[in-house]
Amino acid sequence: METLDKNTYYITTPIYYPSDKLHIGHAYTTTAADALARFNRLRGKKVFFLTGSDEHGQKIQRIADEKGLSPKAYVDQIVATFQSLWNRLNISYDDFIRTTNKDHETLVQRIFAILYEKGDIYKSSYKGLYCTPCEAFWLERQTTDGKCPDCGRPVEEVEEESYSFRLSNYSDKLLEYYKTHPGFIQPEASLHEMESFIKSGLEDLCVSRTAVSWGIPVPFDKKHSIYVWFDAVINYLSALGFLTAQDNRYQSFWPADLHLVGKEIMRFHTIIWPAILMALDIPLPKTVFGHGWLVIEGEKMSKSKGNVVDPNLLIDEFGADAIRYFLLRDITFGSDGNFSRDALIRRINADLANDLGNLLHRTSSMYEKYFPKEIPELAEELGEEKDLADFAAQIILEFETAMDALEPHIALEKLWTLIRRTNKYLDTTAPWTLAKNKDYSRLARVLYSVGEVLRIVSIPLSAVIPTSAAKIRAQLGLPKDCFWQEAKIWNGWEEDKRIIKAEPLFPRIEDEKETKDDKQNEVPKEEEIEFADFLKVHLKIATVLTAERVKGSDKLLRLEVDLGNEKRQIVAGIGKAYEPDSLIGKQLAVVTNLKPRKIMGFESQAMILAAEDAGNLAVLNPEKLVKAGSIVG
Ligand code: ME8
Repeated sequence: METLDKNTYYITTPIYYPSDKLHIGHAYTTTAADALARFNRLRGKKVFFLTGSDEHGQKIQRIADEKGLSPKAYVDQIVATFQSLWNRLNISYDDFIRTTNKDHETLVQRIFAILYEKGDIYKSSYKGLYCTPCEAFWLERQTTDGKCPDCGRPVEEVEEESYSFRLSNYSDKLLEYYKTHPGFIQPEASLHEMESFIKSGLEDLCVSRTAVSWGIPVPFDKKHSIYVWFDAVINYLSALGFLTAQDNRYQSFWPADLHLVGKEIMRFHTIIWPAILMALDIPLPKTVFGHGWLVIEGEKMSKSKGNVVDPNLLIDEFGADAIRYFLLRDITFGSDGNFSRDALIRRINADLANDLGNLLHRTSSMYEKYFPKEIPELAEELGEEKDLADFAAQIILEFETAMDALEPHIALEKLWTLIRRTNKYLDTTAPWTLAKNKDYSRLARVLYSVGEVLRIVSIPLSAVIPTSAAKIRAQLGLPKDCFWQEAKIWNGWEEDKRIIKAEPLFPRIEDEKETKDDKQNEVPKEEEIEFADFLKVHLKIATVLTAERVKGSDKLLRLEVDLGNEKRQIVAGIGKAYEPDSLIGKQLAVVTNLKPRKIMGFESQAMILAAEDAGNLAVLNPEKLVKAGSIVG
């Protein structure tokens, strides 16, 4: 049954096992779901974003036993860590469901009883294999060397009286449903995998255990507890008040728009769960998306390898927004991805500190410098602004399309082309020259246009890096809350507003490990040489941190530059060719081992390389961004 678009959006994450603290893999799914939830709220949709914890089953029972705690006491402790992580990561869930909630337990029992009455569940016995970490039943033929085909860990033999669900009856119906509902299973590769799983033969599913006491009792046969996966998938309905007097959430939000899960649990979400829904005769979720598996520096995460990444530590070090951005930008959604510290630092430095942070910082500095009091009337727009406006409009459309296609990595890639283009716009319109020529109304137009792009960009960013987007908006004098339509307007920022200067949005990260390596490779004391010894010159790339004129000289600029593992002051005679502001954030080739020289009272600790063409100076900078301190040679 199809439903009309009700302008609602129901998105879920898996409910995670509180068998241990969560790691970066869980944070990945939940961050993606959060960005989609926030994006749909921006578009005026009524969103219900659900996450939670899957608390029953053999795995939890065993761990609690090992710890000498009751399962409930154990999961209570761990679930508190889930909620604290989600708060730190700015996860805007609307409800957190725990499968030990009374309402959930009641619904699971009711559904079990309904399916028993209908004949979809029947009493039998089970003899086969079981993987406790995955809480999954397997047949002999599905395992290799007694190992679980999903996680590769050993399976156990199980022989119990049990209740079974007639899953085998649903093979054809499921295959037919997949065919008539393209997009139900995404990505495409997952669809093919599910089809061949069904075609290899579906057996009825064991849905109760007698050997496991930590579970919801079968209502009419209390020595059985309900199989944890049957219990777990029903969370998507119990959170909506399904089959209760307060089912208005169910009425508004079912069927779910998107169940977002990791690829390893697609089988439960696209075969077992839909078959249960078909047996209940209620509509199926619109899409189940199985994203890829995160590995750490190329290796599978595991406790025994000791490479489990704790998102809390990453948040402590880099902040929630940087982690959120990295996960959504760096990993192709739907494919497996690699989490590496180096890649994270590269993204923070290049995309967040350099492209976005610098655009905001440069422009706010220029507002402060050129218009400390009043902002003059803005000059008419020229072609450059019209082009920028068209480009921004195009990017906003592309961002929307990519998010709807569940491609956040592409959405962000597009958005950054706008940010980079705006940096270029600043370079080519050269506000410093406009200031020099006292063309203040044109200058005001240029700065305003950058502010306008930042206003637009802050709207999609509020879905991805909400804290930073709110900071950008505060600097622009805008409220934290925003709406998607506002991203489609040009010149929506008020003309008398300015960008207020603030702390850098994302400070550059100097990676300690790299710095240490660099130090080891460094000659302890640089050899000081005369100019004649030019061939011994040490050349490096420096990033300009600050630039100002030396008082009393129209030629000299005093720069502070970053050389990777140190900062230096440079006094350079490039003041006629460059306005100081135009150099901030730029990378320059410098000589680092000339004897320091005092120039007009300032020590110059390096020399900028510049080409001179009949008095016209041009500094040398690398053709693409490199790490500050990179050796030129
Ligand atoms: O399976 N890379 O819970 P779970 C990417 N309780 N995502 C990962 C990941 C990794 N390395 N590791 C975990 C369960 N995840 C059941 C779900 S739903 C009704 C019941 C994410 O704690 C990914 O979303 O084992 C995966 O599907 C989920 O965590 C598994 O979490």
